[in-house]
Amino acid sequence: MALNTEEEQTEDYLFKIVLIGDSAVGKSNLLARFARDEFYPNSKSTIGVEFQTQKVEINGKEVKAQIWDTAGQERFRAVTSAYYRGAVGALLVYDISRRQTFESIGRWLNELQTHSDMNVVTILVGNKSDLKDAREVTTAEGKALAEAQGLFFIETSALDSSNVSSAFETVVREIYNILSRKVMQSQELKVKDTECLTNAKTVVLQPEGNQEAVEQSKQGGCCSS
Ligand SMILES: Nc1nc2c(ncn2[C@@H]2O[C@H](COP(=O)(O)OP(=O)(O)O)[C@@H](O)[C@H]2O)c(=O)[nH]1
Ligand SMILES: [Mg+2]
Repeated sequence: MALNTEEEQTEDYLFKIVLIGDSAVGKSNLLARFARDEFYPNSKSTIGVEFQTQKVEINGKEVKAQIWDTAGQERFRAVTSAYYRGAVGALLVYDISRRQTFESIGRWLNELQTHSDMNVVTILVGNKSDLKDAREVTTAEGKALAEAQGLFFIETSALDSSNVSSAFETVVREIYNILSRKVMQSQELKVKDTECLTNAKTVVLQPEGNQEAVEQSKQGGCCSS
């Protein structure tokens, strides 16, 4: 038992998370703020790193988020499938001060669904919430779109740091929860399998003339569920 607990603690999770959204919405700065607590007022694609690994603590466990940033290729609509491959999480970013970037969200969602090989935990991120006077997309509009598409939603500012960690952590926590549930389900299945074996023995012990009842108990049992 003690060995098990130790194993659990040293278990390593690495989640690939991609940043997507139109050019200049602040993807690179969200990552710079989250991973290094830095901000670049006049950033161009030059600060783009391929990915950055960041530790996140979930329920006292350390999880590693491998966060991928584009090198500006979204400007040419040329984000390749390699970028999406293996991703389990996504931050879909728009700029609350440029409606056009909000209108692109549908296209990005399509792209994500086309290129990713599984259900990706996605959060819609309205960035640049500090630009209050220049706002072109209301919070309610962002929320409504997220609800309609089944996404998480948050507004952030890479400039003043608000909600940046929350945005990444929400995604990591949800992936972790899904994974935990899957692990628990597979453990339950193992328990069920054992019960099935026990039941099978009971079935063999049924009197011969009662074959129908035997079949029913097989079908109603855990093996078929
Ligand atoms: N006011 C404000 N500007 C931001 C914010 N995030 C990024 N920017 C600026 O927006 C521009 C584009 O940011 P960048 O991170 O390169 O966008 P990317 O093309 O999506 O990676 C840069 O000039 C940033 O300084 C923010 O939260 N607030
Ligand atoms: Mg960038």
